Amino acid sequence: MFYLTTAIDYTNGAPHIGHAYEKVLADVIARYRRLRGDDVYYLTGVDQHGQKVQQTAEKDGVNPATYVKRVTKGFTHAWDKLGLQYDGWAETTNPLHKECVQGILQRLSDEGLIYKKRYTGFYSIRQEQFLTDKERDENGEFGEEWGQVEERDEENYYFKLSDQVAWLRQFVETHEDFVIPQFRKADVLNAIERTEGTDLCISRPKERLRWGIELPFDTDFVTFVWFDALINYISFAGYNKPEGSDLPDFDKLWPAQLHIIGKDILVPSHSIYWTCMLHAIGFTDEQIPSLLVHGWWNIKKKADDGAEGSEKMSKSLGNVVDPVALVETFGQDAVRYYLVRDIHTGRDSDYDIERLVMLFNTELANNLGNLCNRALNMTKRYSGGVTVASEFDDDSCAKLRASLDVVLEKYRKHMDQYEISYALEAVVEFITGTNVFAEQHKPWEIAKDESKVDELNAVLAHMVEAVALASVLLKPIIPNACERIQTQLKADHLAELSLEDLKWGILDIGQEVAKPKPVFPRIQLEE
Ligand code: ME8
Repeated sequence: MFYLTTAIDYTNGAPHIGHAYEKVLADVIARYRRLRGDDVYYLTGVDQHGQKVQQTAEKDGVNPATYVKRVTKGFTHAWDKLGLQYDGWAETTNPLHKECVQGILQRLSDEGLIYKKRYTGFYSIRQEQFLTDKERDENGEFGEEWGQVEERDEENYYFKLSDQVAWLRQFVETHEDFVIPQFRKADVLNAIERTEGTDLCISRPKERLRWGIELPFDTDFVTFVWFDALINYISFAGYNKPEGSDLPDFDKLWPAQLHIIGKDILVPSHSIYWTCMLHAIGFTDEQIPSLLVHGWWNIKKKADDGAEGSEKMSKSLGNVVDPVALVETFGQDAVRYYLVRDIHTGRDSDYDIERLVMLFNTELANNLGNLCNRALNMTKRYSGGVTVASEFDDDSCAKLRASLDVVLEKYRKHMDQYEISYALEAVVEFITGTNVFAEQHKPWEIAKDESKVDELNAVLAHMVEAVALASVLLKPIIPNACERIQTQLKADHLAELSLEDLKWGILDIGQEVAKPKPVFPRIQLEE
């Protein structure tokens, strides 16, 4: 069982390609794990509570419930356009989720892990959290990342995070795979230092915020949005589900293998709050999921002095790119391919439409599209639309077949480590190698020479086989295009293969193919 989740997005605006990237990355991993033969459960969804959402709804002149319903539709529409195949959908206004959150709060309170106290200090609306002096920069100010900061004096409920910190430090230090990639671990250990001695404020007074889940033991308060949102990973997996609900069977799913999140929500929310919450609820070290932390899509920016730089794409900065418009302009395959090809998992990348077009045209249209087109066209033209048995073999054929083993090894290694861009590099090399092989043999010329019919048949069969193999390897990334290729290959059985089945010869000799239609029509940037 491979259970994976993404962050759930705030419903205070439409999704942008930063959100889309995370969901596509998770979809690619989910589809890859299915290809490996795993039983996969992919959960994603939306974070519908909190002050940011309440404020945006007010500005829009509607109540928060109406507002989140509308915005949520925008998310599911975008995810359909991107071809996401998720198994579970989390909406934090769902009554089953609310019941689960309240059950956990009640239990922690009964166990003495929640207490009430008065606090006077500063609060960041953007991050929805109280700030301490540790958050001040070298000038004693709260930096830009906190957005608007307000002074507050109020009573609230606190979760005894400080009780968990010693365990957390030890857990992080001893669990190599807890944070992927490894270089992020230092951020977590630093954040643990900063957290020491502080507890987590888990409530907001209703006089200030009404849009949230009521505390079960004090209805003058709602639950802090992060405490509510993080629980989605277990509530929608069936944790403490009421009898008769159609949520999944929790014991079958948990622990999740991966929580996929952006680097801005590694600390403190996921690595500290969530991990400590799980521990306090009673999960053991072995039942704590790993965090796969991705980087940001940034937007290039010229400073006033002309210096080139970049800034995060974000709703609050108003510099976002709409994934739906992108799919409508360039197609699902181009967008999915770009989002996982042009960023190395864990690192940042600058969004650049010219790179999207360039990668599509060179790696898909000119490379795979061209190979598919000529392999099928020539098979149609020179051998009646079927591959034909041949005695011909030489070094170049043997080399092409052997290159598959190298590609498979690299592909598997990188995909297992969630390094999609490197896995794609290996597949692209294989396709390029097959095109070079075709150029060497020039089937369009040897077809004129009857004495070379054996060579022609061997070359065409190798080319068709390489197209079939590439279509299986690329399917997690560009499922639509690969389905179209497999339809043209008239090889339905390819959809049933698992990674283990991949070896040279997934098509039988005698495979009939259809007349090709371009799978990747070149994009003209002017359009
Ligand atoms: O943080 N590039 O929601 P959110 C890449 N509701 N990823 C980006 C990005 C960018 N430019 N901008 C945002 C929240 N993301 C909470 C999560 S989980 C229990 C609650 C990623 O809508 C971001 O890193 O601000 C996060 O993983 C996700 O989009 C949702 O961000």
